[in-house]
Amino acid sequence: PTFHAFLRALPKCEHHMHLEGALRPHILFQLASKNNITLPQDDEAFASPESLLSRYQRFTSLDDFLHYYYIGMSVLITASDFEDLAWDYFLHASADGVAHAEVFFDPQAHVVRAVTYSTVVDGFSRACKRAESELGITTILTSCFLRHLPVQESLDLFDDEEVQKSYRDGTVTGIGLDSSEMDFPPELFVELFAKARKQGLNLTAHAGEEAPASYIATAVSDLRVTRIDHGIALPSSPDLLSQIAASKMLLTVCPLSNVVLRCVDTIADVPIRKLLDAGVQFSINSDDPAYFGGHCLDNHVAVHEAFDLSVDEWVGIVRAGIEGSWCATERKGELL
Ligand code: ES4
Ligand code: ZN
Repeated sequence: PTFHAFLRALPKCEHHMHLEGALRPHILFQLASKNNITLPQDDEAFASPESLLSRYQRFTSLDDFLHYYYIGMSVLITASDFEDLAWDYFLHASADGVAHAEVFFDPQAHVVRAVTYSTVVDGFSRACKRAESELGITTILTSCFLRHLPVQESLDLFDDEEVQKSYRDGTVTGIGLDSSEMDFPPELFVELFAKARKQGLNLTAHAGEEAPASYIATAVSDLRVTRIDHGIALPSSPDLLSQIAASKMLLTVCPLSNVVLRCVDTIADVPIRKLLDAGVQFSINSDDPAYFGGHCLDNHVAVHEAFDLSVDEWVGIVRAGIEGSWCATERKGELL
């Protein structure tokens, strides 16, 4: 119990949280009703919020989860829907003792169903401003591109005037790469990341979640990311492990996600000890809290229960998260 309070009080930075992944089943059903969205009738999981939640406990893979994730977000229509969703997350983050939140969203998943990019970003950025003023949480918005879609669609969206405006005015300050990993290696997106890099955007990519360490290698070498999301395959490649450790690059590890999506059997199989021993910098994150059964603090508690880390080890992990954040140097100073 005292360790729980200790973990809550640490000035945690969350770097890997998909805002659409914060959509809880009962809100999903309320929004479907409000917005006249018909949920799939041939899938009994959508009979009720309770049956949907219980289906989330039986995911078989990343793609099995993503099927529900993309249907779920189809109920989000208005800027207020996006704002309310993000605000619900920020309240949880605040209760968990999250001091700084770098959050992802998936613009392509909304634009394809005729919800404009500006609608999404207006809603999310309103919630970010509220989190800063009412909760004292600093925030950063990162637009993720969907690797299962044709590369040209990412390039076209990136060049879109509304999108470019959000980068120019600093509402969105980075890009990421997510969705189905296997057979969609990072190097497919080299042109997108080169353009983003030229514009001074922060770069990250999901890599080594379900796919092997070679995906981490090419995210670094070809996309020139400064961060790796998940990266749990890293210890399978000792050379890459020491290279990433030496680079001080941050891995954003999501333990509950890895178990629920069956990337590992148990939390004890997430390579926390191997990363610590190798000197790799990493943070602990919730990924899609409404789908994986826990928020940021729950993930910290689960790691503590499996690894029994020392106070010094926890302080080191949280410090790595602060140092690896994309916030202003001044804000890092406040958190350290
Ligand atoms: C995701 Cl866990 C995970 N992996 C890849 N893409 C994603 N999008 C949302 N959650
Ligand atoms: Zn993720």
